[in-house]
Amino acid sequence: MVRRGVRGLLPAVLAAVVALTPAACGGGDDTAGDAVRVGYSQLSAEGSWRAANTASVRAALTPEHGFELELSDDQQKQEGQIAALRRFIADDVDVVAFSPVVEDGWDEVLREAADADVPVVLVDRGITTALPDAYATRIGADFRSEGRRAGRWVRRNAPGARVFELQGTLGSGAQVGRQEGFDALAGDQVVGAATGGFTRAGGRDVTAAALEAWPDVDLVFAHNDDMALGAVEAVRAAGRRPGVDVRVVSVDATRQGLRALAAGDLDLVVECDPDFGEQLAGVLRRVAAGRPVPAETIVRGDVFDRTVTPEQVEARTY
Ligand code: GYE
Repeated sequence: MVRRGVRGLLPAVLAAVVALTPAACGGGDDTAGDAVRVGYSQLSAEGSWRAANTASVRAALTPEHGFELELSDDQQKQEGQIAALRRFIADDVDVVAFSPVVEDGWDEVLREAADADVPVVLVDRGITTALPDAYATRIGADFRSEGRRAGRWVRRNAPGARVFELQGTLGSGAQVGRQEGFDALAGDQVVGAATGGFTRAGGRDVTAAALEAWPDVDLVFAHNDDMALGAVEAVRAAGRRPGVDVRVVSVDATRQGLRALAAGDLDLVVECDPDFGEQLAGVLRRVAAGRPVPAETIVRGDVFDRTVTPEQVEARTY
């Protein structure tokens, strides 16, 4: 299949980055001596999912729960994340944790962590690596399965649809996995793909360009809700009806996403739950104590279609 990227047609779209306040460490706390010292590099604050994930991590890794957390917001930059990991290693934290912005390119710093005997935990997205024991464990969603769930719905409910795939950050575990999963089931329906960088503005601008490049597109598979909401704006701006002329399928299940689903603007939303701070705390305690952990802890999610109830929508925590 030939795919024409639309990225080249667009001016660079910069994500609005909400700065995170640097974390205060639990210095004065009585329990600080025994606290598990965690250095955590968060990849950014690109949207609602990430904001909820950071809030969940912060709420769980407190001095009251036995943690001293240093959180670094690394603005979608791998170099920034690597620099943060090096700082944490030099500080001799008990565990280094990070949400890798992309999958490749971590081996050197992971080797440094291993040489310094600092265990590493991957949070949310995964990595590809040539090292045998690059990290202790990963906690996060199964992105391939999320993509498959979206693809299965499209295959069953819109087998004739012509799909534009609105990708997340290229090379990120969430993009790669969701695309592989979706394409395994509905790849032959995809007429074009381009990245919206997981942001609402990116989703809007890239979809606007895609609807011009491929006027016969009548379904958008967005790799997250923020981009899906941007896509809905672009569909309307193009004089077409979201959910009728152009269907939109998405991943995350933010409250705003489910509201759009209930309103008929989206057709399907696969849940990806960011609220796993407490599970992460359990994993970090075990790793810090040198106890065995599973290779992966999968955070599971649901699937919502137009039968979503108002109670389900308002019960969302993110
Ligand atoms: O779906 C998206 C965010 O890595 C699972 O990143 C995460 C994704 C999430 O930007 O909204």
